[in-house]
Amino acid sequence: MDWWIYLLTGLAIYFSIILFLALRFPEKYLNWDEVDCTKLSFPDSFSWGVATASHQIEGNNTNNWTDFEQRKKLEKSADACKHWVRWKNDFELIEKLGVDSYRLSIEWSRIEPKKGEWNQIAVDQYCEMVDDLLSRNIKPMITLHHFSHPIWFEEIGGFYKRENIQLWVDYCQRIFELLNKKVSDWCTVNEPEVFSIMGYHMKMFPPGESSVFKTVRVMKNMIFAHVSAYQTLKKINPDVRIGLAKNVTLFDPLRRWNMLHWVTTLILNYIWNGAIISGLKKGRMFGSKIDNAKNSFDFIGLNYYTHVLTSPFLPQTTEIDLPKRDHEVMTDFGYTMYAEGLERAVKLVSKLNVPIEITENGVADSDDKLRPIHLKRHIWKISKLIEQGHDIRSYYHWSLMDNFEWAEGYKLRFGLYHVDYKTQERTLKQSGIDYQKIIQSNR
Ligand code: GCO
Repeated sequence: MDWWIYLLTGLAIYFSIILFLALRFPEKYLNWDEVDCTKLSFPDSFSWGVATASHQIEGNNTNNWTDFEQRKKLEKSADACKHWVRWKNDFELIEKLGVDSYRLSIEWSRIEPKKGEWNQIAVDQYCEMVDDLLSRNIKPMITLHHFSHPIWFEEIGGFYKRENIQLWVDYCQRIFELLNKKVSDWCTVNEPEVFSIMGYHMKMFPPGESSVFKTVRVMKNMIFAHVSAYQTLKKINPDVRIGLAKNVTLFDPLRRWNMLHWVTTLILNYIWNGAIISGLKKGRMFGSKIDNAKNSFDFIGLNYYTHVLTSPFLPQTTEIDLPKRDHEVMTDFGYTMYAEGLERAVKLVSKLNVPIEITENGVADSDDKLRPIHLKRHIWKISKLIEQGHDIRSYYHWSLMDNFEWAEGYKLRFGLYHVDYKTQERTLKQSGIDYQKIIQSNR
């Protein structure tokens, strides 16, 4: 055969594969000028909420994060929003928004500052906080691990060592025994993939390591931890709902005709999303078995923010802007606003066949110009997805107020309330007013 026949055959195969991938994994965009985002329909039972996490708002913690902030000379979380002392005032702000529910996390390092030593004052305060929320008719959803844990736990290897996991389950059990009659929705771990990839591969979260082997191991251990907590807590009270929050970041090839970009996309998509979904659905992750992972969740929490245009040269840090399509709008975080992607994210977690709670969605936007649009588009998208038959039960906006955004510190503002960190004054933003109105007219 002539060389050109080989060449043509090769090209035909290459582009057939590309065409197959492009059709199988479309990257859709809507013409938002033609969409009426005010046309919404939500069932009466739909729950509107806001979300926070302990380390990001409480202030003056002593945990793996404060240690990391010091070691890596990052901006310090320090006082954060001083929520630990201003919580009553903050709960009033939540009530003013008119939400039905509030997702908060419990700071293990406050509850068990030294191994085996339980701090009753902190336990009592969390109990008081739950009672206060209930008295305001706000349903709490408690997250038991949202990236932070005691230093002593980190020092013995944290979630990297499987034998440590029982220590975390013991803490979960203690909290659960106190609150299971009052709190019906529980989230074991927040974003196992972010926790392991950022902490054990990208060096941006504690412990700040860079090892693919450790990343995979920690990710598996987080799912193992979730399953252990689920089984222990369900034995105490089978009537509560327990799930975990999965961050779904979508990956799309930067150049849709480039095979290398597709290969990177498919690999990243498996590591970030597919591995955990398959771990939960089939009980297998990265080739190994996770006992009892199937049926270990009553709902799946979805944290959705964006998609990433992927190539082998993807930045290994969140400090620089990611590539974007010309028509896309950049957020302060350096990734784009992509409400269309919520559909793919929901379809992905729908594979688990349990109700979906949108446990996080929001935008870093310091002047609150983008947030009102961001909010409307995402809420409209959720309404459409419910119309199409997806069992989405709630929406928790991230976040109630501006707070400490981990490695990025205070420069990124995600709140519906603006926080002046000098005076600790909170001011409702336009997006907060919009959210209030959306809730009022869709209840
Ligand atoms: C995460 C967390 C939140 C973040 C939020 C904004 O996704 O990292 O769950 O703690 O603050 O997602 O980035």
